[in-house]
Amino acid sequence: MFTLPDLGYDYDALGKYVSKDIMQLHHDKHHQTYVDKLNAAIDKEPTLKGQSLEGLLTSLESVPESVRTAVRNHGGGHYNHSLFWQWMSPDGGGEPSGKLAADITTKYGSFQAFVDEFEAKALAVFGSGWVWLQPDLTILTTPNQDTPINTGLQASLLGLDVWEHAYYLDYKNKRDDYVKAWWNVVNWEFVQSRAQQ
Ligand code: MN3
Repeated sequence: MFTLPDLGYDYDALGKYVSKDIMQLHHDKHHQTYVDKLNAAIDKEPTLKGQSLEGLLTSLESVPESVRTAVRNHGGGHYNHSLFWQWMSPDGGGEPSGKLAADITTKYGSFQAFVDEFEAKALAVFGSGWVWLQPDLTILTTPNQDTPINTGLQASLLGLDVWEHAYYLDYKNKRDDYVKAWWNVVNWEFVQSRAQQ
C-alpha cells in the first residue's frame, strides 16, 4: 500500500508564496486522493502488488490495461507530488550554487535567462500539467500527471505543478504570478542533491 508522505514542514511554512489553505488542500486532499486511487487500482490487479512506484511508472506498457490509465494518472500524481513537497522549503529561494549554477549559466547564459525560459514554458502549458528541469538541463512540460520517467527519460531535477489546484486559491487565474512567487520557495539544495545522483 502506498501512503501519503509528510510535507516535512508546516502547512503555513511557505508564508505568502503558497498559503496554508493551498498546502492543506493540495497535500491532504489532492495528493491523498492520488494515493487512494492508486491503491484501489493495485487492489484490482494483485500482480502489481509489491512493485515500486518508479517501477510501475517506467513500465506502464506492462501494467494490465484495465488499470493502466489509473496507474499512469494516480501513480504519476503520487510520484510527482511526493517530489513537489521536497522541491519547496521555507528556507528556499535564491539561486543554485556550485556545479549546477555553473552548468545553468553555461547552457542558458544566466540564471535569469533560465528562469525566463522555465516561466515561458510554464505559461504555455494548456490546461493542467507540469514543467520539468531535466538532468541535461533541458526544460520539458507534460500534461496531466504524466512524468518524464513514463517515456524513458531520466528523473527530473526540479518540477513545478501548474494545475489550477496548485495556485487558484491564492492567485486565481494568474498563473504567471504564482510561477514568479514560487521561485522564492524552491529548495535548491534538494535540486542539487538530485543533480549529483
Ligand atoms: Mn497538484
